[in-house]
Amino acid sequence: MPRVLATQSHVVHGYVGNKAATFPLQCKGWDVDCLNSVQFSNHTGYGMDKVFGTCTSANELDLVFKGLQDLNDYDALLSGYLPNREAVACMAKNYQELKKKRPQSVWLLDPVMGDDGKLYVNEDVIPEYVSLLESSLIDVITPNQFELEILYGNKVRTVQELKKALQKLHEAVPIIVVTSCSFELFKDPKHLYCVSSVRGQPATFYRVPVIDSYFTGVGDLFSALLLDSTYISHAAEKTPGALDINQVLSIVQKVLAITLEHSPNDVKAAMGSPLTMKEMELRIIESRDCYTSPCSTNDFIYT
Ligand code: PXL
Repeated sequence: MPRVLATQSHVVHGYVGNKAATFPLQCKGWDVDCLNSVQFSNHTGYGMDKVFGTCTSANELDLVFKGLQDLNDYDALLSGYLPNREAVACMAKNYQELKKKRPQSVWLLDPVMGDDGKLYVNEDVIPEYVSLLESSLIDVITPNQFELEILYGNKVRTVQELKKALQKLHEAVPIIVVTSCSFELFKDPKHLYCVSSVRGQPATFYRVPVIDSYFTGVGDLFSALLLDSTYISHAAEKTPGALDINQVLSIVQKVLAITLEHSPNDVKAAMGSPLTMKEMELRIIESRDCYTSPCSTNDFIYT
């Protein structure tokens, strides 16, 4: 059974971070070791005055990592939401050590910083992520367009500029999946556009119908499933192809459809509204069949 170390959020109620990643990965046959970067009552979309709990200090993270360094038999490393610079630096230091000891492990980093022009972590995480990328030890990153622009250091206004940004980041990272592009790029509000790029190969674009509500944890679910797909490809000495990523997107889309089916009629989640946020928590458990049986795939590949 492959084993992954996943360092990201824990929420007691609901499904983001490790709560969104663990069960799908377990269904796919992974042993999931969770290191929780925060323990919150619920995710922050409920409203900042409705979130209670604590961030794990860098000291506490480091102590746990100390124990894990000796146990190290990880086939994969995953990281997501880390609340501040110290936590990112601690994950960076420890994951680099783990990866150097087991270079065959697959490292997927989701540089969680913000979306749509807004940062939702401290600004000082930026230089930590930038210097971590330069280590060239990371196999896959999954930024959204805003995060890609931060890592690239420039705005991306056209598909041409997007390709340039990918090329630049490929100097350090072999696989990049931009999980969502801004609406200005494709001027098509009915679809969400995603881009995958493997160093030395042309980028592939995906066009996914927008489900008009506000879901949280979708990126965390996506990264977990992409990690599984990358690991399987890696074992066959390949990188994930367009069909593999299309399959991951199909599963995520199915989970969103199941989530919507379970919500009361006409509820559309809104940021800062706890009741609607609660209705739109991802139905990770109800979607269990999607992870194990091959999900009927939609063709999202956009040419
Ligand atoms: O990646 C989503 C996420 C993770 N962790 C926490 C969050 C969110 C989104 O709101 O609040 C704590």
